[in-house]
Amino acid sequence: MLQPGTPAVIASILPRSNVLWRQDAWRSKIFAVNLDLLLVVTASEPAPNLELVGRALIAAQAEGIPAAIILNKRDLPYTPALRTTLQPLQQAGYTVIELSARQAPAEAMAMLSTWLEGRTTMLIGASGVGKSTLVNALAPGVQVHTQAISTALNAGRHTTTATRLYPLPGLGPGSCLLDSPGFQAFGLNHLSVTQLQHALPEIANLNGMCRFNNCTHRQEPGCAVRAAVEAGNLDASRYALYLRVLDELLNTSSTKATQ
Ligand SMILES: Nc1nc2c(ncn2[C@@H]2O[C@H](COP(=O)(O)OP(=O)(O)OP(=O)(O)O)[C@@H](O)[C@H]2O)c(=O)[nH]1
Ligand SMILES: [Mg+2]
Ligand SMILES: [Zn+2]
Repeated sequence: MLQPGTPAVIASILPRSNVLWRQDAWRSKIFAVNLDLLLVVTASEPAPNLELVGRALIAAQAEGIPAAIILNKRDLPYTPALRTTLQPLQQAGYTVIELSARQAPAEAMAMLSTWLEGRTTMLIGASGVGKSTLVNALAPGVQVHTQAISTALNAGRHTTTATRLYPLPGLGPGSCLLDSPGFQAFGLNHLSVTQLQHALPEIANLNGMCRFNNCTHRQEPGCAVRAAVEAGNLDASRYALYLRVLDELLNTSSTKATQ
């Protein structure tokens, strides 16, 4: 145990297997390192932010971190609409786990235990979707502060202010859960264009099928990705997300090049 006043010494630096981070034009932020699983939490209340969900999944895929989606607050009436909105992500290969952390915590534990066993898992998502409520359902004896969303703003209140790790001893050694503060924006400026193209599984599947090797899947003739969108085989909203992030990356690199 370190005594007060004793200088701390870094004895060794363990290797990082992955880093989950985001970067916008002004700053970059590391969410966590060495994750085995990312659970992106969403709910029909506050109004769901699918942009954040899609971007978080891209960040995880780019680092090789397995990810799944939690549709929390299943007890609320708009859940079927959100389920439909999440279908393109399911088609892309992501599992959507529907649960109710507040109304049915034991069932939430039963549904998630095989996902969590022996893993370091992080919960991320917008403020108010119920991440901390889920920690309370999964981690024994823990009482993380939670707070009702603001009905006037239809938004969470940013109750959790720092990322914290909670052991899950009931699920075997090495099982732990990280709760994190809700976020509003998720910049992906740290990615290269190639990384982005590999970070949406349904676009990565078409890799090598375009006429040009360096196709950016925008205007190029013979683009397999655009053809798939036009044929209805690739979801237009996912393609639109790809184009938005691509634009950000290209604008960032041209700004960098002219500086
Ligand atoms: N109806 C319903 N409400 C829920 C459920 N899970 C959480 N809530 C409520 O949603 C509100 C926000 O929950 P929190 O757990 O504080 O949300 P959070 O994602 O941790 O929010 P931040 O810490 O601000 O990022 C609280 O009033 C919870 O009781 C659920 O399954 N159903
Ligand atoms: Mg919280
Ligand atoms: Zn293409």
